[in-house]
Amino acid sequence: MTGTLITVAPTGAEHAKSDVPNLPVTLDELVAEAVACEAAGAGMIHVHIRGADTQPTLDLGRLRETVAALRERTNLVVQLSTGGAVSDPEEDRLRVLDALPDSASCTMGTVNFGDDVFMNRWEFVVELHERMRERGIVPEYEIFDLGQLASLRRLLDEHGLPAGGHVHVDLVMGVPGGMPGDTETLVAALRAIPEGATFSATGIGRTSVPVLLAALSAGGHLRVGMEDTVSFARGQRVRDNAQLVERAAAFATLAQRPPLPPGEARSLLCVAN
Ligand code: KMH
Ligand code: ZN
Repeated sequence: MTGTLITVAPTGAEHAKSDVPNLPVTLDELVAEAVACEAAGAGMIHVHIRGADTQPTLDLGRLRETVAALRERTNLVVQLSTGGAVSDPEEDRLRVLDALPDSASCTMGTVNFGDDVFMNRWEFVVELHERMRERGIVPEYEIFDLGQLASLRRLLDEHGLPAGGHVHVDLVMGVPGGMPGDTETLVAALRAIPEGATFSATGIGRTSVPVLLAALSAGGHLRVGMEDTVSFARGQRVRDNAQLVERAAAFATLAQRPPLPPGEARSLLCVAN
């Protein structure tokens, strides 16, 4: 069995800097976290950026600068979020691809997202998939609910394989409105994943560790980070993203599937060098 790809999602679009002071929101903070996370065992970084006001932004210039800085200071596979924040318009989310990251997220359907709705119309998903292939960007298909795996199969049947020819899925579990973060649901998801695909999983909030253990035991890969949880244990806030990567790496090593360095992460995902 292969080693474990650990993806770090350090920032996200949901937490406010005022509530979570150690959330990396400036470019310097993001790069410093990325360097520490690579040293702790991460192979890929899932990036949301913030503006000077600390609010989420999809500003293309800032995204390009971020991709360049991460490439200069780390070897991590750089994945940009096309999910953005729930309020981001489709044109802005599509424009993210012009920053030419190694990889980008592609959410496979609309889902309730706490009190909001995370909109992903079918035509929009198809457009993301096609534009990524044109640009040689490897998608990570984000799955928030089980029916989105049926949509992924439809996408691949009707529109063909992505850039690189390999399908990688990330199960985002435990979002209020999406699938729960438990072993039973993870097993159900695995029954519906396209043949030959690899998968990672992340659990939001308190589902973080249960989902991590279930994914590891099922031969999957891991995503951790402050986008998904800002609490390390009951009553204990996360120190920084590297603390979450260190714990994931320790569990993966115990499971005899040690972290994959970025070069091997590229091979796994079929990202061009
Ligand atoms: N911020 C969420 C609304 C992604 O990055 O592709 C969507 C999200 C998914 O985080
Ligand atoms: Zn995200």
